[in-house]
Amino acid sequence: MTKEQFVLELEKIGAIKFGSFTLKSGLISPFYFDLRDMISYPEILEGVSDLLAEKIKNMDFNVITGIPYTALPIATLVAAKLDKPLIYMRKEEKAYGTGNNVIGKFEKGAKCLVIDDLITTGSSKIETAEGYEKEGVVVKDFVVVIDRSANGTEELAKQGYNLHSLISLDEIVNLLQNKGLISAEKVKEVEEFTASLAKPEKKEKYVNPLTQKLLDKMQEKKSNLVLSLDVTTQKEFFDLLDKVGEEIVMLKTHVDIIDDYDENFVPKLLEYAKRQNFLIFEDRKFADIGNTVRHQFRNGIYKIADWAEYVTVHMVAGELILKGLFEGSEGHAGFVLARMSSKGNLLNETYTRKCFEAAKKNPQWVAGFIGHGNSVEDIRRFKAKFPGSEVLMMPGVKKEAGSDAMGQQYITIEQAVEGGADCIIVGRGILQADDPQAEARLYRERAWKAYENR
Ligand code: 6AU
Repeated sequence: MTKEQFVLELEKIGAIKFGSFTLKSGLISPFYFDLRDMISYPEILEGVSDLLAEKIKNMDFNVITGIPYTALPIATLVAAKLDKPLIYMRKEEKAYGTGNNVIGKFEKGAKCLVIDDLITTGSSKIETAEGYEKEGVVVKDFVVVIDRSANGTEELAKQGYNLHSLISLDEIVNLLQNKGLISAEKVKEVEEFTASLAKPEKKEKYVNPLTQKLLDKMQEKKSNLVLSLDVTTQKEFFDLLDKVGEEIVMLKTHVDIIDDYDENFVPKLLEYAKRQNFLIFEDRKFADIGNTVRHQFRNGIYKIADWAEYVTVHMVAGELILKGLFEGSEGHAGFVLARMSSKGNLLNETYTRKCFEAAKKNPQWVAGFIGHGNSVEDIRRFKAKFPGSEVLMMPGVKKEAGSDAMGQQYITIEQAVEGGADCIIVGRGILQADDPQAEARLYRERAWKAYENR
């Protein structure tokens, strides 16, 4: 099968369509490509595999993969034709850092060629490559069946990857026009559409007021230390606060672990916050349906909304939890748990991405993300995907990396901040020190220095 025949076959089975289509993003596109059904036509599948095999046979790689679902069966055929090993990545990743996400045999450092059906922006390709690289597989080259992107080659090149494509959008359009299958107007529409996509995306300028408030307070106090004051009596709580309150930008509470909580607690806390000049973050991790979290936030014994500006939000119930919590109330925002520090936690990359999508849609309610990582590089990559100007709040931080007996994992102050943590959240590292005051000062100085050097 020639390339031309292949394109005409795709048109015949409705895999490439020209008309007017509303994309997920809301944009109206003059064309629509969906190659998923192609695998059900043996001749087309065979044809595209031959074309791809021909295209890549002289490239430098040890193993082949295809991005599930569409490209995996295609890559399988190509690998068999070229007598090369096939590997693939689980579609639903395990939680980050657990490994074993790649199926198939390969040597560490193997060069992998990645096949996919389409490229639109390149961002999912980069994610794929990063996923493989975490597992010790080297990715340099991507081969796509159709390049429908405006600047995919450049986007991938920026990250050090090569893009090869079997067919470009231009080729398809020209061929179909020559065959009288689409009009000259349609061709023009396609050109205008792709040109509009190539314009750089407007960077989100919006900064959540509570993000700004935290950033301002950090500058004012020269501190990015958040103390997690996880003690169980009011006496311990305020005794420790006497010693460390001046060092911190924000106090993180778990109000429900205080045994002798009473009506004096909150007024006293607010008085400390004013005098020692710190913000209050109640680490009540909301995770229920909107109506329930609304009450949990405002009612009950603690009436959290009356005294804490920041709270933590799990996205497991869906993004409407943000509306339930914050709609109609000024001066509150959440830190969304996009990743956790605990060993074996179930937040995988897909979940993390959903957290970012939810924040992108509701920036007025998200001040930042809680996150963690296993290296500076890992944290950098994580933070690079934040949708706007949210801050990264990082727990699981100590002077030395390590873990506790109940699954907490620690990285160092410098790893956290160099990777991108705006604030470090420290509990036992300070609370269990012989001299918590001196220790808080030390954490503050090291974290602030790393922040200023970043
Ligand atoms: O420094 P530690 O280990 O004594 O305390 C860390 C604090 C605890 C946890 O409840 C909290 O940080 N935390 C969070 C938060 C802040 O949401 C998320 C997470 O993934 N890991 C974590 O430890 O109060």
